[in-house]
Amino acid sequence: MSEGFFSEIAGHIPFGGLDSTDPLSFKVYDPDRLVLGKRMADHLRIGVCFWHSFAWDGRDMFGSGTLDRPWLGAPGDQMAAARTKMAAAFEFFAKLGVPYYCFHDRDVAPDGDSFAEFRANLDALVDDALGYQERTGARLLWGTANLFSHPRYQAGAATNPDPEVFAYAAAQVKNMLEVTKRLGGTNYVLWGGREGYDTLLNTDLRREGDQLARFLHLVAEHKHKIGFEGTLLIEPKPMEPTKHQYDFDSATIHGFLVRNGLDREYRLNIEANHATLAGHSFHHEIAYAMANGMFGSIDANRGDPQNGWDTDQFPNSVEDLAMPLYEILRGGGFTTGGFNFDAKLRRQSISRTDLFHAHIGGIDTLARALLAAATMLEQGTLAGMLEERYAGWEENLGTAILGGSVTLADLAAKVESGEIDPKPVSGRQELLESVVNQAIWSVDRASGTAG
Ligand code: XUL
Ligand code: CO
Repeated sequence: MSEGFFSEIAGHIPFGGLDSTDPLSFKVYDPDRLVLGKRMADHLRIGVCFWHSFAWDGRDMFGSGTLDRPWLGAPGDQMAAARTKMAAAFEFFAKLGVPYYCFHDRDVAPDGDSFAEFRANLDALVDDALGYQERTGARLLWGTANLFSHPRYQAGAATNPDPEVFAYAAAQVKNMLEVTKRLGGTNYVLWGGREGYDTLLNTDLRREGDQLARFLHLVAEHKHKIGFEGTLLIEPKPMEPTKHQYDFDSATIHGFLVRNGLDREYRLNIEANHATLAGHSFHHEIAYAMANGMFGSIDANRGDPQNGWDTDQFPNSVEDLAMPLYEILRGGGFTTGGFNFDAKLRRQSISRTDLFHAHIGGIDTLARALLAAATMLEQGTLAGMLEERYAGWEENLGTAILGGSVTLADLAAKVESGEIDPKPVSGRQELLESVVNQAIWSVDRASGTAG
Protein backbone atom coordinates (compact mmCIF):
# COMPACT_ATOMS: atom_id res chain seq x y z
CA MET A 1 0.00 0.00 0.00
CA SER A 2 1.18 3.54 -0.59
CA GLU A 3 -0.06 6.98 0.40
CA GLY A 4 -2.44 8.87 -1.84
CA PHE A 5 -5.68 8.43 -3.68
CA PHE A 6 -4.63 5.22 -5.46
CA SER A 7 -3.10 3.63 -2.37
CA GLU A 8 -3.93 0.13 -3.60
CA ILE A 9 -1.07 0.43 -6.09
CA ALA A 10 2.39 0.58 -4.63
CA GLY A 11 5.16 1.77 -6.93
CA HIS A 12 4.27 1.67 -10.59
CA ILE A 13 2.62 -0.83 -12.90
CA PRO A 14 5.33 -3.34 -13.88
CA PHE A 15 5.73 -5.30 -17.10
CA GLY A 16 4.59 -8.83 -16.26
CA GLY A 17 4.41 -10.44 -19.69
CA LEU A 18 1.70 -12.65 -21.18
CA ASP A 19 2.09 -15.31 -18.52
CA SER A 20 1.52 -12.93 -15.63
CA THR A 21 -1.73 -13.44 -13.74
CA ASP A 22 -1.45 -10.03 -12.07
CA PRO A 23 -4.13 -7.79 -13.61
CA LEU A 24 -2.15 -4.79 -12.44
CA SER A 25 0.78 -5.51 -14.73
CA PHE A 26 1.35 -4.88 -18.42
CA LYS A 27 1.16 -8.01 -20.53
CA VAL A 28 2.68 -6.60 -23.73
CA TYR A 29 3.68 -2.99 -23.07
CA ASP A 30 7.31 -3.08 -22.06
CA PRO A 31 8.50 0.54 -22.36
CA ASP A 32 12.17 -0.29 -23.04
CA ARG A 33 11.58 -3.13 -25.49
CA LEU A 34 13.00 -2.24 -28.87
CA VAL A 35 10.69 -2.42 -31.84
CA LEU A 36 12.37 -1.65 -35.17
CA GLY A 37 15.23 -0.17 -33.18
CA LYS A 38 13.10 2.22 -31.13
CA ARG A 39 11.72 1.89 -27.57
CA MET A 40 8.06 0.94 -27.36
CA ALA A 41 7.45 3.95 -25.12
CA ASP A 42 8.93 6.23 -27.79
CA HIS A 43 6.81 4.72 -30.54
CA LEU A 44 3.56 5.03 -28.61
CA ARG A 45 4.11 8.22 -26.56
CA ILE A 46 1.15 7.40 -24.32
CA GLY A 47 -0.84 10.16 -22.64
CA VAL A 48 -3.67 10.16 -20.08
CA CYS A 49 -6.43 12.76 -20.27
CA PHE A 50 -7.61 14.82 -17.33
CA TRP A 51 -11.21 15.33 -18.41
CA HIS A 52 -12.60 11.80 -18.51
CA SER A 53 -10.44 10.38 -15.76
CA PHE A 54 -10.34 13.19 -13.18
CA ALA A 55 -12.88 15.87 -14.15
CA TRP A 56 -15.90 13.61 -14.73
CA ASP A 57 -17.76 11.74 -12.02
CA GLY A 58 -19.72 9.37 -14.21
CA ARG A 59 -22.83 11.52 -14.61
CA ASP A 60 -24.89 11.11 -17.75
CA MET A 61 -28.13 12.73 -18.93
CA PHE A 62 -30.15 10.20 -16.92
CA GLY A 63 -28.35 10.24 -13.63
CA SER A 64 -25.80 11.69 -11.29
CA GLY A 65 -22.18 10.74 -10.77
CA THR A 66 -21.28 7.23 -9.72
CA LEU A 67 -17.49 7.47 -9.68
CA ASP A 68 -15.46 8.15 -6.61
CA ARG A 69 -14.06 11.63 -7.36
CA PRO A 70 -14.31 13.46 -4.02
CA TRP A 71 -12.84 16.70 -5.41
CA LEU A 72 -15.77 17.20 -7.82
CA GLY A 73 -18.90 19.14 -6.88
CA ALA A 74 -18.01 19.41 -3.20
CA PRO A 75 -18.95 22.74 -1.58
CA GLY A 76 -16.15 24.81 -0.06
CA ASP A 77 -12.69 25.81 -1.20
CA GLN A 78 -12.58 25.18 -4.94
CA MET A 79 -8.84 25.71 -5.21
CA ALA A 80 -8.22 23.14 -2.49
CA ALA A 81 -10.43 20.69 -4.40
CA ALA A 82 -8.53 21.47 -7.63
CA ARG A 83 -5.25 20.76 -5.85
CA THR A 84 -6.53 17.42 -4.59
CA LYS A 85 -7.60 16.56 -8.12
CA MET A 86 -4.17 17.44 -9.50
CA ALA A 87 -2.42 15.41 -6.82
CA ALA A 88 -4.56 12.36 -7.69
CA ALA A 89 -3.96 12.85 -11.42
CA PHE A 90 -0.17 13.03 -11.15
CA GLU A 91 -0.17 10.11 -8.72
CA PHE A 92 -2.02 8.15 -11.40
CA PHE A 93 0.30 9.22 -14.26
CA ALA A 94 3.34 8.21 -12.22
CA LYS A 95 1.92 4.89 -11.05
CA LEU A 96 0.75 3.99 -14.54
CA GLY A 97 4.23 4.94 -15.72
CA VAL A 98 3.30 6.79 -18.90
CA PRO A 99 5.20 9.78 -20.25
CA TYR A 100 2.37 12.24 -21.03
CA TYR A 101 -0.91 13.83 -20.01
CA CYS A 102 -3.38 16.30 -21.59
CA PHE A 103 -5.91 18.79 -20.20
CA HIS A 104 -8.37 21.59 -20.95
CA ASP A 105 -7.99 24.80 -18.93
CA ARG A 106 -11.29 24.12 -17.14
CA ASP A 107 -10.30 20.55 -16.26
CA VAL A 108 -7.79 21.84 -13.73
CA ALA A 109 -8.88 25.36 -12.76
CA PRO A 110 -12.09 26.51 -11.05
CA ASP A 111 -14.05 29.18 -12.99
CA GLY A 112 -14.05 31.81 -10.26
CA ASP A 113 -16.23 34.89 -10.65
CA SER A 114 -14.43 36.57 -13.55
CA PHE A 115 -12.01 35.83 -16.34
CA ALA A 116 -9.22 37.41 -14.31
CA GLU A 117 -9.96 35.09 -11.41
CA PHE A 118 -10.06 32.08 -13.71
CA ARG A 119 -6.70 33.09 -15.13
CA ALA A 120 -5.21 33.51 -11.66
CA ASN A 121 -6.56 30.11 -10.61
CA LEU A 122 -5.10 28.48 -13.70
CA ASP A 123 -1.71 30.17 -13.25
CA ALA A 124 -1.48 29.00 -9.65
CA LEU A 125 -2.35 25.42 -10.61
CA VAL A 126 0.14 25.50 -13.48
CA ASP A 127 2.82 26.42 -10.93
CA ASP A 128 1.84 23.26 -9.06
CA ALA A 129 1.84 21.23 -12.28
CA LEU A 130 5.40 22.34 -13.02
CA GLY A 131 6.45 20.93 -9.67
CA TYR A 132 4.61 17.65 -10.30
CA GLN A 133 6.18 17.37 -13.75
CA GLU A 134 9.58 17.80 -12.22
CA ARG A 135 8.97 15.18 -9.52
CA THR A 136 7.13 12.55 -11.60
CA GLY A 137 8.66 13.01 -15.05
CA ALA A 138 5.17 13.23 -16.63
CA ARG A 139 5.08 15.79 -19.46
CA LEU A 140 2.33 17.66 -21.28
CA LEU A 141 1.45 16.12 -24.65
CA TRP A 142 -1.04 18.90 -25.32
CA GLY A 143 -3.08 21.62 -23.74
CA THR A 144 -6.42 22.94 -24.95
CA ALA A 145 -9.12 25.41 -23.97
CA ASN A 146 -12.65 24.30 -23.18
CA LEU A 147 -14.77 26.46 -25.53
CA PHE A 148 -17.95 24.42 -25.24
CA SER A 149 -19.14 23.84 -21.65
CA HIS A 150 -20.06 27.35 -20.51
CA PRO A 151 -23.49 28.64 -21.65
CA ARG A 152 -21.79 31.57 -23.43
CA TYR A 153 -20.59 29.03 -25.99
CA GLN A 154 -24.03 27.54 -26.68
CA ALA A 155 -23.91 28.86 -30.28
CA GLY A 156 -20.22 28.17 -30.78
CA ALA A 157 -17.01 30.00 -29.95
CA ALA A 158 -15.21 31.36 -33.04
CA THR A 159 -18.36 30.73 -35.11
CA ASN A 160 -20.72 32.45 -32.65
CA PRO A 161 -23.10 35.08 -34.08
CA ASP A 162 -21.85 37.40 -31.32
CA PRO A 163 -18.29 38.74 -31.81
CA GLU A 164 -17.95 39.19 -28.04
CA VAL A 165 -18.08 35.42 -27.65
CA PHE A 166 -15.35 35.17 -30.32
CA ALA A 167 -13.29 37.59 -28.23
CA TYR A 168 -13.87 35.60 -25.04
CA ALA A 169 -12.77 32.40 -26.78
CA ALA A 170 -9.70 34.22 -28.12
CA ALA A 171 -8.77 35.28 -24.59
CA GLN A 172 -9.10 31.71 -23.34
CA VAL A 173 -6.98 30.27 -26.16
CA LYS A 174 -4.30 32.96 -25.76
CA ASN A 175 -4.10 32.09 -22.10
CA MET A 176 -3.97 28.37 -22.65
CA LEU A 177 -1.39 28.61 -25.45
CA GLU A 178 0.86 30.46 -23.02
CA VAL A 179 0.18 27.89 -20.30
CA THR A 180 0.98 25.06 -22.71
CA LYS A 181 4.26 26.74 -23.58
CA ARG A 182 5.11 27.24 -19.88
CA LEU A 183 4.52 23.55 -19.23
CA GLY A 184 6.69 22.54 -22.16
CA GLY A 185 3.71 21.03 -24.04
CA THR A 186 4.60 19.49 -27.37
CA ASN A 187 1.26 20.31 -29.05
CA TYR A 188 -1.78 22.53 -28.68
CA VAL A 189 -5.19 21.11 -29.68
CA LEU A 190 -8.27 22.83 -31.01
CA TRP A 191 -11.32 20.63 -31.03
CA GLY A 192 -14.35 22.34 -32.59
CA GLY A 193 -16.57 22.00 -29.52
CA ARG A 194 -19.80 23.69 -30.62
CA GLU A 195 -18.40 25.05 -33.91
CA GLY A 196 -21.23 23.82 -36.10
CA TYR A 197 -24.99 24.18 -36.19
CA ASP A 198 -28.18 22.63 -34.89
CA THR A 199 -30.31 24.14 -37.65
CA LEU A 200 -29.49 25.95 -40.88
CA LEU A 201 -32.52 28.16 -40.25
CA ASN A 202 -30.50 30.36 -37.91
CA THR A 203 -27.03 29.79 -39.40
CA ASP A 204 -24.99 31.83 -41.89
CA LEU A 205 -22.53 29.24 -43.15
CA ARG A 206 -20.32 31.61 -45.11
CA ARG A 207 -19.95 34.04 -42.23
CA GLU A 208 -19.19 31.30 -39.71
CA GLY A 209 -16.55 29.81 -42.02
CA ASP A 210 -14.85 33.20 -42.34
CA GLN A 211 -14.93 33.65 -38.57
CA LEU A 212 -13.36 30.25 -37.98
CA ALA A 213 -10.57 30.95 -40.48
CA ARG A 214 -9.84 34.31 -38.81
CA PHE A 215 -9.71 32.63 -35.43
CA LEU A 216 -7.25 30.01 -36.63
CA HIS A 217 -5.04 32.73 -38.14
CA LEU A 218 -5.05 34.62 -34.84
CA VAL A 219 -4.07 31.48 -32.93
CA ALA A 220 -1.20 30.72 -35.32
CA GLU A 221 0.00 34.35 -35.15
CA HIS A 222 0.06 34.24 -31.35
CA LYS A 223 1.86 30.92 -31.35
CA HIS A 224 4.68 32.51 -33.34
CA LYS A 225 4.62 35.70 -31.32
CA ILE A 226 5.23 33.87 -28.05
CA GLY A 227 7.68 31.41 -29.62
CA PHE A 228 5.68 28.28 -28.85
CA GLU A 229 7.42 25.53 -30.79
CA GLY A 230 4.81 22.81 -30.39
CA THR A 231 2.41 21.76 -33.14
CA LEU A 232 -1.06 23.26 -33.51
CA LEU A 233 -3.57 20.45 -33.99
CA ILE A 234 -7.22 20.43 -35.06
CA GLU A 235 -9.35 17.47 -34.03
CA PRO A 236 -11.98 16.31 -36.53
CA LYS A 237 -15.45 15.28 -35.37
CA PRO A 238 -18.56 15.18 -37.58
CA MET A 239 -21.38 15.64 -35.04
CA GLU A 240 -22.09 15.82 -31.31
CA PRO A 241 -22.62 18.17 -29.59
CA THR A 242 -24.00 19.98 -32.65
CA LYS A 243 -25.95 18.22 -35.37
CA HIS A 244 -23.24 19.15 -37.85
CA GLN A 245 -19.69 20.03 -36.80
CA TYR A 246 -17.64 22.09 -39.26
CA ASP A 247 -14.46 20.10 -38.57
CA PHE A 248 -16.22 17.04 -39.98
CA ASP A 249 -13.26 14.81 -40.86
CA SER A 250 -9.62 14.92 -41.93
CA ALA A 251 -10.40 15.75 -45.56
CA THR A 252 -12.85 18.54 -44.69
CA ILE A 253 -10.38 20.22 -42.34
CA HIS A 254 -7.53 19.82 -44.80
CA GLY A 255 -9.61 21.50 -47.54
CA PHE A 256 -10.64 24.30 -45.19
CA LEU A 257 -7.04 24.93 -44.13
CA VAL A 258 -5.78 24.96 -47.73
CA ARG A 259 -8.57 27.35 -48.80
CA ASN A 260 -7.64 29.72 -46.03
CA GLY A 261 -3.85 29.58 -46.32
CA LEU A 262 -3.52 27.74 -43.00
CA ASP A 263 -2.33 24.28 -44.02
CA ARG A 264 1.27 24.94 -43.01
CA GLU A 265 0.24 25.98 -39.52
CA TYR A 266 -1.96 23.07 -38.45
CA ARG A 267 -1.88 19.29 -38.31
CA LEU A 268 -4.61 16.83 -37.30
CA ASN A 269 -5.40 15.15 -34.01
CA ILE A 270 -7.34 12.08 -35.11
CA GLU A 271 -9.74 10.34 -32.74
CA ALA A 272 -10.86 6.77 -33.41
CA ASN A 273 -14.48 7.19 -32.34
CA HIS A 274 -14.81 10.45 -34.28
CA ALA A 275 -13.60 8.67 -37.41
CA THR A 276 -16.30 6.03 -37.06
CA LEU A 277 -18.96 8.68 -36.35
CA ALA A 278 -17.99 10.25 -39.68
CA GLY A 279 -18.70 6.96 -41.42
CA HIS A 280 -14.99 6.30 -41.96
CA SER A 281 -12.57 3.92 -40.35
CA PHE A 282 -9.85 5.10 -37.98
CA HIS A 283 -7.39 3.69 -40.52
CA HIS A 284 -8.87 5.85 -43.28
CA GLU A 285 -8.54 9.05 -41.29
CA ILE A 286 -4.90 8.34 -40.46
CA ALA A 287 -4.11 7.27 -44.02
CA TYR A 288 -5.67 10.49 -45.38
CA ALA A 289 -3.69 12.62 -42.95
CA MET A 290 -0.45 10.79 -43.74
CA ALA A 291 -1.00 10.98 -47.50
CA ASN A 292 -1.48 14.75 -47.27
CA GLY A 293 1.24 15.61 -44.77
CA MET A 294 -1.35 16.48 -42.11
CA PHE A 295 -0.77 13.78 -39.51
CA GLY A 296 -0.16 15.04 -35.99
CA SER A 297 -1.47 13.04 -33.05
CA ILE A 298 -4.09 10.53 -31.91
CA ASP A 299 -6.94 10.41 -29.43
CA ALA A 300 -7.20 6.71 -28.66
CA ASN A 301 -10.61 5.22 -27.91
CA ARG A 302 -13.34 3.24 -29.63
CA GLY A 303 -17.08 3.48 -30.26
CA ASP A 304 -19.66 0.78 -29.82
CA PRO A 305 -20.63 -0.99 -33.04
CA GLN A 306 -24.29 -1.04 -32.00
CA ASN A 307 -24.47 2.64 -30.99
CA GLY A 308 -24.18 5.74 -33.11
CA TRP A 309 -22.70 8.09 -30.56
CA ASP A 310 -19.37 9.02 -29.05
CA THR A 311 -19.05 6.34 -26.35
CA ASP A 312 -15.31 7.00 -25.85
CA GLN A 313 -14.55 3.47 -24.68
CA PHE A 314 -11.04 2.25 -24.08
CA PRO A 315 -9.56 0.53 -27.15
CA ASN A 316 -9.50 -3.26 -26.84
CA SER A 317 -9.15 -4.65 -30.37
CA VAL A 318 -5.77 -5.41 -31.91
CA GLU A 319 -7.56 -6.09 -35.21
CA ASP A 320 -8.91 -2.53 -35.21
CA LEU A 321 -5.56 -0.98 -34.36
CA ALA A 322 -3.05 -3.00 -36.38
CA MET A 323 -3.54 -1.08 -39.63
CA PRO A 324 -3.68 2.35 -37.96
CA LEU A 325 -0.36 1.49 -36.29
CA TYR A 326 1.05 0.22 -39.59
CA GLU A 327 0.06 3.48 -41.26
CA ILE A 328 1.75 5.49 -38.50
CA LEU A 329 4.96 3.42 -38.65
CA ARG A 330 5.01 3.53 -42.44
CA GLY A 331 4.63 7.31 -42.28
CA GLY A 332 7.67 7.61 -40.03
CA GLY A 333 5.90 7.59 -36.64
CA PHE A 334 4.98 10.45 -34.36
CA THR A 335 7.04 13.61 -34.23
CA THR A 336 5.40 15.82 -31.59
CA GLY A 337 2.22 13.72 -31.25
CA GLY A 338 1.33 10.59 -29.33
CA PHE A 339 -1.52 8.35 -28.22
CA ASN A 340 -3.69 10.29 -25.79
CA PHE A 341 -6.34 8.16 -24.09
CA ASP A 342 -9.44 10.26 -24.75
CA ALA A 343 -11.41 7.38 -23.26
CA LYS A 344 -13.67 7.04 -20.27
CA LEU A 345 -14.72 4.34 -17.88
CA ARG A 346 -18.21 2.89 -18.06
CA ARG A 347 -20.42 4.43 -15.40
CA GLN A 348 -20.51 1.22 -13.35
CA SER A 349 -16.71 0.92 -13.20
CA ILE A 350 -16.63 2.65 -9.86
CA SER A 351 -13.56 1.17 -8.25
CA ARG A 352 -10.46 3.39 -8.25
CA THR A 353 -8.52 0.47 -9.64
CA ASP A 354 -10.82 0.37 -12.70
CA LEU A 355 -8.94 3.40 -13.98
CA PHE A 356 -5.77 1.29 -14.01
CA HIS A 357 -7.47 -1.71 -15.59
CA ALA A 358 -8.85 0.50 -18.36
CA HIS A 359 -5.53 2.12 -19.22
CA ILE A 360 -3.49 -1.06 -18.86
CA GLY A 361 -5.84 -2.87 -21.24
CA GLY A 362 -5.78 -0.03 -23.75
CA ILE A 363 -2.01 0.37 -23.64
CA ASP A 364 -1.41 -3.38 -24.01
CA THR A 365 -3.76 -3.40 -27.01
CA LEU A 366 -1.78 -0.58 -28.62
CA ALA A 367 1.50 -2.34 -27.85
CA ARG A 368 0.29 -5.57 -29.42
CA ALA A 369 -0.95 -3.69 -32.49
CA LEU A 370 2.45 -1.99 -32.69
CA LEU A 371 4.14 -5.41 -32.81
CA ALA A 372 1.77 -6.57 -35.54
CA ALA A 373 2.41 -3.39 -37.51
CA ALA A 374 6.18 -3.76 -37.12
CA THR A 375 5.89 -7.34 -38.37
CA MET A 376 4.00 -6.20 -41.47
CA LEU A 377 6.55 -3.49 -42.11
CA GLU A 378 9.46 -5.89 -41.73
CA GLN A 379 7.92 -8.58 -43.89
CA GLY A 380 7.29 -6.00 -46.59
CA THR A 381 4.52 -8.06 -48.17
CA LEU A 382 1.92 -5.28 -48.13
CA ALA A 383 4.41 -2.70 -49.36
CA GLY A 384 5.63 -5.05 -52.09
CA MET A 385 2.13 -5.76 -53.34
CA LEU A 386 1.30 -2.05 -53.34
CA GLU A 387 4.42 -1.24 -55.29
CA GLU A 388 3.62 -3.96 -57.80
CA ARG A 389 0.06 -2.65 -58.21
CA TYR A 390 1.26 0.84 -59.18
CA ALA A 391 4.43 -0.22 -61.02
CA GLY A 392 3.15 1.16 -64.34
CA TRP A 393 3.29 4.67 -62.94
CA GLU A 394 7.05 4.34 -62.51
CA GLU A 395 7.53 3.27 -66.14
CA ASN A 396 7.47 5.23 -69.40
CA LEU A 397 3.76 5.78 -69.85
CA GLY A 398 3.09 6.63 -66.19
CA THR A 399 5.99 9.06 -65.81
CA ALA A 400 5.11 10.73 -69.14
CA ILE A 401 1.51 11.30 -68.01
CA LEU A 402 2.46 12.67 -64.61
CA GLY A 403 5.35 14.67 -66.01
CA GLY A 404 2.95 16.51 -68.30
CA SER A 405 4.71 15.57 -71.54
CA VAL A 406 1.71 13.90 -73.20
CA THR A 407 -1.65 15.38 -74.24
CA LEU A 408 -5.09 13.85 -74.40
CA ALA A 409 -4.58 13.55 -78.16
CA ASP A 410 -1.25 11.69 -77.69
CA LEU A 411 -2.95 9.22 -75.36
CA ALA A 412 -5.90 8.79 -77.69
CA ALA A 413 -3.52 8.05 -80.59
CA LYS A 414 -1.82 5.28 -78.59
CA VAL A 415 -5.17 3.74 -77.69
CA GLU A 416 -6.47 3.98 -81.26
CA SER A 417 -3.33 2.36 -82.68
CA GLY A 418 -3.72 -0.58 -80.30
CA GLU A 419 -0.41 0.22 -78.54
CA ILE A 420 -2.38 0.63 -75.33
CA ASP A 421 -4.79 -2.16 -74.40
CA PRO A 422 -5.05 -2.52 -70.60
CA LYS A 423 -5.78 -5.89 -69.00
CA PRO A 424 -7.57 -5.96 -65.61
CA VAL A 425 -5.62 -7.57 -62.77
CA SER A 426 -6.78 -8.83 -59.40
CA GLY A 427 -6.99 -6.40 -56.47
CA ARG A 428 -6.27 -9.42 -54.20
CA GLN A 429 -8.20 -7.96 -51.26
CA GLU A 430 -8.82 -11.28 -49.50
CA LEU A 431 -5.17 -12.24 -49.85
CA LEU A 432 -4.13 -8.89 -48.37
CA GLU A 433 -6.57 -9.30 -45.50
CA SER A 434 -4.99 -12.65 -44.75
CA VAL A 435 -1.52 -11.10 -44.79
CA VAL A 436 -2.68 -8.69 -42.09
CA ASN A 437 -4.25 -11.44 -40.01
CA GLN A 438 -1.15 -13.60 -40.24
CA ALA A 439 0.97 -10.71 -38.97
CA ILE A 440 -1.40 -10.29 -36.02
CA TRP A 441 -1.35 -14.01 -35.25
CA SER A 442 2.41 -14.42 -35.62
CA VAL A 443 3.59 -11.48 -33.53
CA ASP A 444 5.27 -13.69 -30.94
CA ARG A 445 7.33 -15.43 -33.60
CA ALA A 446 8.42 -12.27 -35.42
CA SER A 447 12.17 -11.71 -35.48
CA GLY A 448 13.16 -8.05 -35.62
CA THR A 449 10.64 -6.87 -33.05
CA ALA A 450 12.60 -8.37 -30.17
CA GLY A 451 14.68 -6.19 -27.87
C1 XUL B 1 -14.66 15.56 -27.66
C2 XUL B 1 -13.21 15.38 -27.62
C3 XUL B 1 -12.46 16.38 -26.82
C4 XUL B 1 -11.16 16.81 -27.42
C5 XUL B 1 -10.46 17.89 -26.66
O1 XUL B 1 -15.32 14.58 -28.35
O2 XUL B 1 -12.68 14.46 -28.19
O3 XUL B 1 -12.28 15.85 -25.55
O4 XUL B 1 -10.29 15.73 -27.53
O5 XUL B 1 -11.23 19.03 -26.53
CO1 CO C 1 -10.70 13.87 -28.39
